[in-house]
Amino acid sequence: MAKKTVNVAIIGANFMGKAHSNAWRKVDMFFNDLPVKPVMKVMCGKFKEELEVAERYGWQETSLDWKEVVNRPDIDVIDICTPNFLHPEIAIEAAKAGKHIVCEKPLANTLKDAKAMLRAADKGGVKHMCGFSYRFAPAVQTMRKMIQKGELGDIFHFRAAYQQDWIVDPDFPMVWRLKKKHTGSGALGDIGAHITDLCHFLVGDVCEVTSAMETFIKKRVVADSDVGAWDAKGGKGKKKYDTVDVDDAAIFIGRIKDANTLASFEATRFAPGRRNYNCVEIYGSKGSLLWNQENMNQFEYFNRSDPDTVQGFRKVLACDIGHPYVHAWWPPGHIIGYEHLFVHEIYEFLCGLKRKKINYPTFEDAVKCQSVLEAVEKAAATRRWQKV
Ligand code: SOE
Repeated sequence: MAKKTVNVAIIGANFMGKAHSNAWRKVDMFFNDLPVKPVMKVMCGKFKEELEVAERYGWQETSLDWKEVVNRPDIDVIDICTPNFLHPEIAIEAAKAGKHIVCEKPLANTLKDAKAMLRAADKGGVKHMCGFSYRFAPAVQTMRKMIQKGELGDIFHFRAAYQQDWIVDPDFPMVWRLKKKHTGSGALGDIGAHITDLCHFLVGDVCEVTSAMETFIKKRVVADSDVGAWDAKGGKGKKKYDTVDVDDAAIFIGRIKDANTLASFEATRFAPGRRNYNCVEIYGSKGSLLWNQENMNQFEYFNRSDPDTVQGFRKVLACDIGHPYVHAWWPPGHIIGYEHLFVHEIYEFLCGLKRKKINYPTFEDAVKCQSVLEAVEKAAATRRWQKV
């Protein structure tokens, strides 16, 4: 019997538009137990030029009018891959139109907007997922199972550092991720959101924080083309400058609800040599776990009850039998990459359309994350601990 289909429209054609397009295209090919099959109907963009990729990415149509597409009766799912400031308007319109929603992180620029998105999605009775993709690394999923089974015992420390270096060059021009009105916050909301969510996913809820934030380069030349994080061009020889009004780096420490765990977080775009170094370390009474996205198929495990003569961090290749999602791809040891995490999250989202139990971060999880981000900004401004 032919599988039911869901018609998808994506809004946004740049980095996340590409990552999500790949996921919608590959999910049915690699996962043979999908309850519904996605149909890639429409890619929406801001300019005709950026939609030239749509056909190559697998989309049937293109549109410059996201609002018209969101209200089309033949569309079932809206996937929001735009700059952050557009997330609320699109998600609230989609919820009103009864469309299920996937939205990139961070959910919004402010906690107030994030809460409004959650309220609208719940009122619309639609499913909603926020794209905290690193949860879907097989290694991270296995680490969570180990922690939940008590294999690390009581958790003393959660330590995460998400370091990049794409704007260290003072000639890198002004892009939307460096303007508060477009992005909300800088490194904090972009990559700090990921490590905050990983803490929530792996260890527990951050309940109070203190922090320091810094903007190292305060003025940047206006860009010729702003395609977001990595590919903005121009600036050379231009004389027009604009002010960076968000953080280049945020460091914060926190306490975890109902636990004696200390959590430390570093989110920076000024760590030369760290391209996308998202690393997590968890230390407990029975052992420790280490993971780093730049070597994402592997995690390291230290078990205190190993015999003294063989104690040490063992390297586990999490693309072997028994680790989540790897069965869909290749035989043991044939590793996967960054883009597979998006296929995993889209797989879980599609499964969640038909199953009661959902296995992905919702807007509720995203609001929890946004509450921490807001408390971090307040703590940095007041130089005082803030409750989440
Ligand atoms: C830029 O920092 C960015 O594209 C993030 O926005 C993504 O969430 C991350 O996966 C890669 O880096």
